[in-house]
Amino acid sequence: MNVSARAAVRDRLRIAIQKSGRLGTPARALLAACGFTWCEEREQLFCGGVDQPIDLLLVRDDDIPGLIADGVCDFGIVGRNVLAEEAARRSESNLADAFTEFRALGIGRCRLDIAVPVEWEWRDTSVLAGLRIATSHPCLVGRWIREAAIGAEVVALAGSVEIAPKLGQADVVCDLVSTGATLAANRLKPVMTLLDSEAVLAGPATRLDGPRGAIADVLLQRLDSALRAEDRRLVMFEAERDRVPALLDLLADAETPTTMRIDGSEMYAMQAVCRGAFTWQRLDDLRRAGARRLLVAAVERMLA
Ligand code: PRT
Ligand code: ZN
Repeated sequence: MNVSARAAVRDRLRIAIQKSGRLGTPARALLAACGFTWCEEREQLFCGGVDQPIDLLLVRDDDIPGLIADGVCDFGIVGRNVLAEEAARRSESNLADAFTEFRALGIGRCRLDIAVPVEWEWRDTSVLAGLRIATSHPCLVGRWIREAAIGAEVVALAGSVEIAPKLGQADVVCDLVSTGATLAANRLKPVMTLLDSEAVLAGPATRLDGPRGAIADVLLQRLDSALRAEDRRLVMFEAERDRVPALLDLLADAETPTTMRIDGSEMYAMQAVCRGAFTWQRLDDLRRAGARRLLVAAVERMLA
């Protein structure tokens, strides 16, 4: 039985995540926030779902796009940069699109940046003509060089990209940057961004049908709920009637603020779901505007 035939008869969903590395822990936390649980044992690469038909594959991130393309797993949590690199590689080899980005997950944020020695004067990409660019994303960078007619050469490296100019392997680099500390430590400076990346839920290019399609719908629904709840706070307080308009002004960014008269009282109960951290400054502003008995709570789940 070939790979796609095997995938076709599977009735449980498989999600691949990084076994270790930067995205392993946040990916597990996100799936746990969706209410999914697995029996995970040390050195085990396949973990059966406990009370839902969703199993987990623990792999290297670079393998995730290929596992989806081959139908070995249905979804994967992987950096957009890894997905884009594999998509560029497939297009170079005239292979059809085999996976797609379903959701951006807001974790593992970084940029794929061109970086040059700090003492260089950067004007524009013409500076790169005839130079060697060291990168762990050779297909992506190669395609950019061709499309933008940069006239540079790609030096493909698996790791330690930032040290390449010092070692004489390349003139400049194109690497992932989050804080910029590694570039600075190697006397390099970022000059332009090729890709803004973060971890994404990647899945098949064509819709799953049958039982796995239905499980995939549940996964996406719960993921949306978890992502929506993640940076939301529920703010509740009481106020006198004449204070309500000013308080609503202070909650202009909130989702569906609600105001209700408290039975047998002249006071009104107000509540709103706000995005991001709810700072002490914001609480003080509400108090000064007449909010009393303030309560801020983390939101665990949100269903539309
Ligand atoms: O073992 P496996 O193959 O699974 O993992 P890996 O070593 O290939 O990848 P890993 O775990 O390092 O990264 C996984 C994903 O995290 C990447 O594909 C990115 O999508 C994302 N990510 C986010 C990063 C960074 N930030 C990051 N800063 N991946 C790598 N880096 C490296 C970068 O290459 C450079 O060496 O960190 C260094 C720069 O960091 P700063 O903070 O000094 O700028
Ligand atoms: Zn990797």
